[in-house]
Amino acid sequence: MIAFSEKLIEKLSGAQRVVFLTGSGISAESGIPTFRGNEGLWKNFRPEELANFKAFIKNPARVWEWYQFRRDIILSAKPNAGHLAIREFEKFFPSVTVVTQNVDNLHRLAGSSNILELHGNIMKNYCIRCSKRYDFQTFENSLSSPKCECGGLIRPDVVWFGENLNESVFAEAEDTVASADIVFVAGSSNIVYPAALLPQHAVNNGVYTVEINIERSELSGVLDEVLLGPSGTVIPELIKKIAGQK
Ligand code: BJW
Ligand code: ZN
Repeated sequence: MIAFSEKLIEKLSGAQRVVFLTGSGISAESGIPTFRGNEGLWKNFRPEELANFKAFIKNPARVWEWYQFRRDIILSAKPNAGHLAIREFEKFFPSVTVVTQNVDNLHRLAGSSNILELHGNIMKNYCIRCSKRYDFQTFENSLSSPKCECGGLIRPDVVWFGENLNESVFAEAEDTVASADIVFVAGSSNIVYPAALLPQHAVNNGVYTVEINIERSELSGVLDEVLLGPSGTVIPELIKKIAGQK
């Protein structure tokens, strides 16, 4: 049993609006590797090497192959206890929003109602020439990088380094965070911007911030509390505690 602080329990008991900011660590217990650190399957190269437009244009097949490999892993993954416990928060609080950097759909599969995807969705694709959008099934079995009917290259609908996040999604995330009563920051190294501005935005707006991570992150020092442990253990324990109080 984790001993939660009195301050956290007090904040939760009066809270109406709860926000979860999540990163790849929340899906680690579903078998999806994180991007960085010793546990990351991608540790042989930096994500910057593949998750950028220049790398794609230089070698579309290599980048496409990486995404197909990851899609296979994601398609066989299921939401874990952490995703499911976040969904459970909706039973106890009137407003719960998940703002995720993940592209893996697992919050949706877990049943969360309000999800903002900051970095897109790996199951969608679009043409870099005519912008036509394609669902995942169209190129499901393409081992090499496919082309659109216009001849343009097809890319995953995700946000690469050097690309802007969807402006309205990010603006909504900022507003949601600023008006929250409590913000949990779970499973992110908090080194990738502008997503890493959101926990800071919460702090600047006087919102109570709690990190959930197996180790301290780049922003631990500016947040109100750090709960060290796997999200698949910590968040279900929090729900148990809340259920016992309400
Ligand atoms: C557990 C756990 C368990 C493990 N339980 N926890 C300002 C300052 C400096 C740089 C910049 C800046 N502004 C912009 C930049 C440049 C750049 C950037 O941030 N670079 C940094 C690396 C320094 N940002 C961008 O380029 C962004 N665009 C932008 O700013 O546009 C404006 C612009 C335009 C033109 C030119 C320049 C700027 C876009 C960023 C897009 C990031 N895209 C990726 C790929 C998405 C698609 C895909 O999936 O392939 O997003 S990169 C990758 O990193 C992915 C992730 O969403 C993101 C964050 O990673 P995350 O989730 O935090 O994972 P990890 O692995 O880093 O951490 C895992 C954590 O989990 C760890 O802490 C573990 O301890 C923990 N953990 N198991 C709980 N069981
Ligand atoms: Zn096209």
